[in-house]
Amino acid sequence: MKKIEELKFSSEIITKAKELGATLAGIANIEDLKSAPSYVVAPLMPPYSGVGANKERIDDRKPGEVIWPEGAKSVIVVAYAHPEEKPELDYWYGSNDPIGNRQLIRIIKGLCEWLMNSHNVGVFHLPYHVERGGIYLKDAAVIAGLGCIGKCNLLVNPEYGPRLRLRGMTIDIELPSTGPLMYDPCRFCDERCNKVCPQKAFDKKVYSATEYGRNELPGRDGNYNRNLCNVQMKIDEETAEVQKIELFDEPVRVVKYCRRCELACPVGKGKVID
Ligand code: B12
Ligand code: SF4
Ligand code: SF4
Repeated sequence: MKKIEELKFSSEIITKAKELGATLAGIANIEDLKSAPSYVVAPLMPPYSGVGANKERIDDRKPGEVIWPEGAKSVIVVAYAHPEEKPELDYWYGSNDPIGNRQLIRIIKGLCEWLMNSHNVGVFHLPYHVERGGIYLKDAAVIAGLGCIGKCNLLVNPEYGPRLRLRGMTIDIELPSTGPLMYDPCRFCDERCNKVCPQKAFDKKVYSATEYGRNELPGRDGNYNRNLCNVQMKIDEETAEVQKIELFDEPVRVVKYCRRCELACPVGKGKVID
């Protein structure tokens, strides 16, 4: 594809994703992603088996390792806004995916069908779990220009802050990355995201640049401790209540995972979303 056609096609993809309901969308070239921090650092970290890790691996990939689908050249990343006033988008109902995640799955499925049927593009819908063939979505979103990694260790977008959820798919067409952005709100902030954590997950440096060979570490400086964060996730599961919800015939256990760091961030706070 000629450069001009690549640019036109990228715009068409982003427009289509938004028509399907995405809040934001962008493209990350896989060659750019292979050297992105999580892809390099995660396989060197002690293995993690807490909440958000899937016990069933699809093959013999090493802990933290990403193996790209055959023929994949670029990733399409979509984001769906999760504003503070719609907390139910993030709730787990029993083993059912949160409503926000279901929206993301629907959008990616729509994009896959459109790209296959109208453009004859080879697609792969990436699962959520890295152990099941997924990828590190925050790094992909940064390379795609959707925002930066804030000191909250989340993707922070200038308009929506960190209150976004992500999903991705690959295509077998080489497209240029649509980012990154030159944006860093944390330079001017009092780090309230770190201070609000009930488990003090940001209080100590646990990873260092000398040990991992990179300056971009969890929490940016290596001070986000996923094991402490996971302690809170376990508490949230244990304290989940069984409730009667309109969506389901029978009462279900509603898990409301902690979002204090995310909700404390002033960026995008109060943005009204229809
Ligand atoms: C496993 C997992 C968890 C685990 C472990 C978290 C961890 N970070 O290790 C637990 C259960 C603890 C967890 C907690 C949460 N999670 Co979580 N989690 C995931 C999952 C499945 C994989 C993440 C992972 O393993 N990353 C690898 C580790 C090693 O990387 P890391 O800690 O993020 O650190 C890297 C980055 O900071 C990056 N980095 C630092 N600086 C820079 C600079 C640049 C330029 C770049 C490119 C990168 C970069 O480099 C670091 C590595 O060196 C992703 C989905 C996915 N497939 O990506 C969701 C995901 C990251 N989680 C998400 C969310 C929202 C949460 C929670 C708020 C809980 C909730 N209510 O959903 C908390 C927030 C914790 C926090 N402050 O980071 C969202 C983030 C959305 C966003 N706006 O960023 C994701 C993308 C899922 C989704 N549905 O969209 N999570
Ligand atoms: S609260 Fe402040 S330091 Fe934390 S992510 Fe948001 S802007 Fe950055
Ligand atoms: S999600 Fe909760 S426990 Fe985890 S880092 Fe953020 S504030 Fe701390």
